[in-house]
Amino acid sequence: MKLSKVLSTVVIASLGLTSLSMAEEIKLSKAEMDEATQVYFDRCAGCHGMLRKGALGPKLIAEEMKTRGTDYLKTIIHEGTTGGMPDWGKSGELTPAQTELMAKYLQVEAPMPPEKSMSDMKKTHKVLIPVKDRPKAPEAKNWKDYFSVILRDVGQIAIVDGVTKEVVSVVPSGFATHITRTSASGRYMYVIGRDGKASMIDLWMKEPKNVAEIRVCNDARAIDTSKHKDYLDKYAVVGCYWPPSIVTLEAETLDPLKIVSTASYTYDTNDFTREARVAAIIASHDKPEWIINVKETGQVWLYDYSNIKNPKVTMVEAERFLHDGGWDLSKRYFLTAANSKHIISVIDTKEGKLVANIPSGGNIPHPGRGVNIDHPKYGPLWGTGHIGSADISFIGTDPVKHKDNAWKVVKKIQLPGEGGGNLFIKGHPNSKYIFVDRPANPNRDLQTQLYVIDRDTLEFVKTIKIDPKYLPEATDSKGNKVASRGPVHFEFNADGSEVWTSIWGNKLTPTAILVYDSKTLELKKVIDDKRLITPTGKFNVTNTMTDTY
Ligand code: DHE
Repeated sequence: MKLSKVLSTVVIASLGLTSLSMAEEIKLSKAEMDEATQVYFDRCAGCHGMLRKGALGPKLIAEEMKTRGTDYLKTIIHEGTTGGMPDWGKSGELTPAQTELMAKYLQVEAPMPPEKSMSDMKKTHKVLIPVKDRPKAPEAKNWKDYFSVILRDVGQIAIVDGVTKEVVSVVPSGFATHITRTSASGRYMYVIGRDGKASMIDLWMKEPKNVAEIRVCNDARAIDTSKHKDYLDKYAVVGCYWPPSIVTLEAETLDPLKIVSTASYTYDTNDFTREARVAAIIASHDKPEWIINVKETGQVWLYDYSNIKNPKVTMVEAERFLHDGGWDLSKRYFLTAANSKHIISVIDTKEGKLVANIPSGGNIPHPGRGVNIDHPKYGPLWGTGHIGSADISFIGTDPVKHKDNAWKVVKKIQLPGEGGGNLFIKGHPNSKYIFVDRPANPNRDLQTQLYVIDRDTLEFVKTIKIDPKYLPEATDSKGNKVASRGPVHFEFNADGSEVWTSIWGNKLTPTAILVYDSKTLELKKVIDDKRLITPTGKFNVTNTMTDTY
């Protein structure tokens, strides 16, 4: 479709001139509906919502989509947008036929996804290795410097020794695994798949394996554990996108204990939201409490798990739509992105209240867990990048000794080149540098570089180009060339002397983990094991236990 036609369609649609009677009559067969529903779940639901009511991405209501028409929607799905929508067609992730199918699917009503209850969960629960048969002491020397690496598209986790850089084991996980988090002791690595399958790996084993698994929901992104000293390694918690809920589990066996629905009312307009999804979860170290983002209602729930069957929940009104976030340096304040409003909400977990809603200084903040700095001039700072703009913002987080800087952007810098596309930023107390990726920028050069910021001057100091030999191209079954995306996500080793990033490839070819010296910024090691297919997130045991970022 020509650009002029797309533009005229946009203009007509925005003027409200396209009547439904002019729209195509879309009919999909059962097989087409099934395929499209699966593709939508895999690629679209995370940003646009299962019910298509919008969140990180705009709402995609069928009536409105009909006014846009198939050609227009096809172009957007194929090309992506500079606002962060991936180029699903152009990148080869969707075939031309699937691109067309999805353009049509958006014009028919969204099917209601299935519910799930405790009895469904229990059918999927397996204790693979009983507690009594697990090691009594760690069998490997370096286990506290192990990294769990998500192999996203093959549904596996690689455990990599942070000292030897050897892949110690590769274990199965849920579909398109999203994140991993450790138990408070670090012994267990908890894994959550996008399909709601939770599993746990025992890192004390010579060859770490899954010891328990359960599918708690149909769609999930978050998992964490009890980190208060009286509840060490006692509970795990999963945050579900669908059915929107919080599921608590026994930490040693993943036995399900309790389901709490988050379907509720938006904090500001009090509109009912069936799809009130659980986004980030973070564990308090000081209280028996999880801090839980309920995306669509704009509430942060402070979930007291000391009485696991009768939890107490404090609902803090924050902003919409809540996504990811992390601790400040003192681990008292939780800073989290309300991305559609370009706001960072700050929650004081000691007082159980909102401290501030701070304009993030850019378009669509996406901190991951953010970065913490003890700055010589500004005092403690927490930083975030943005998906929709090149801004990196640093916010003061000490209201006592650095009152004038607290809860505002005290410094903002810009990454070189146009547009955002940053997903993750990471630091370590022992590293002079902060690292920033940009895999969602549509410009290939910008997408395939790393960006380095000096922790003291807070200035951007260096771009590290990834050697094209680490960005392999593959050929799919139809003979199309499929490029690797750029580097994504960072994690430091336990002492902060190295920073690791993964090359986000595709299913057809392995891609490497690149290890940089965090002082000299030299490429120190390439971990290029052939089992590393689509490595994305990496989580070092010590840094994840202690929430160091
Ligand atoms: Fe993530 C964190 C949700 C896309 C890799 N991602 C998170 C968190 C949420 C979330 C709620 C915070 C978890 C926590 O801290 O408890 N992510 C979503 C989405 O809804 C979204 C936008 C679309 C989707 O359908 O999933 C999405 N995320 C992605 C990706 O495309 C990434 C790059 C690769 C992938 O897995 O699909 C990706 N997300 C990650 C990673 C983290 C994460 C690696 C953990 C960062 C950290 O350092 O803690």
